Amino acid sequence: MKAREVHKAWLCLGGNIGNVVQTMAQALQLLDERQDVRVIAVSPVFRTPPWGKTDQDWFYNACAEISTILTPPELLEVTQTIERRLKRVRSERWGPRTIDIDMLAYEHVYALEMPDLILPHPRIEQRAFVLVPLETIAPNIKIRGELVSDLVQKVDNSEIQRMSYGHRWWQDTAL
Ligand code: PH2
Ligand code: MG
Ligand code: MG
Repeated sequence: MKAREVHKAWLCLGGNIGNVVQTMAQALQLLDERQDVRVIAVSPVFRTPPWGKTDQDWFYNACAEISTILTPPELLEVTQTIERRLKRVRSERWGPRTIDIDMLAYEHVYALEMPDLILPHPRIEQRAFVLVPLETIAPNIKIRGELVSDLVQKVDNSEIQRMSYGHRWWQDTAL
């Protein structure tokens, strides 16, 4: 049998209900505890205005780079299991949530369309709340041919606030 290969992948985490920073930290710890996923880099936490559905609380968002031997659908299953474990209740599209973990991109996967997974994530280019944190850990990856560091210039990030948690915030148990 062919050995599984290690790939990098990029995730965006976010939420606007409860202690979101702590919930995002728990999600990243649960990922990193697995044998088949390693968390390589995590962005600072950002406070971001709600996008898409604007009559709800501001979000906290962060992005992470991981390395994994899981395939994209397997990784999706893992992130959804973690969302459920952290009491995510799915209600309205783009509505309030305790935790959302979105797969943004997966190394060498330039265009994947499955019923429940599109890679790269189809709305990255429109979302400052994704691009601002992503640029801090992966300015040089390309999304549909364009560098993250260029894409971030094209969105309005004027309202986004960087929080001052230390760079190991996700491993801090006292959030
Ligand atoms: N997630 C959404 C919809 N809108 N807005 C912000 N600022 N941050 C999010 O994570 C977010 C959103 C759907 O997943
Ligand atoms: Mg989302
Ligand atoms: Mg999601």
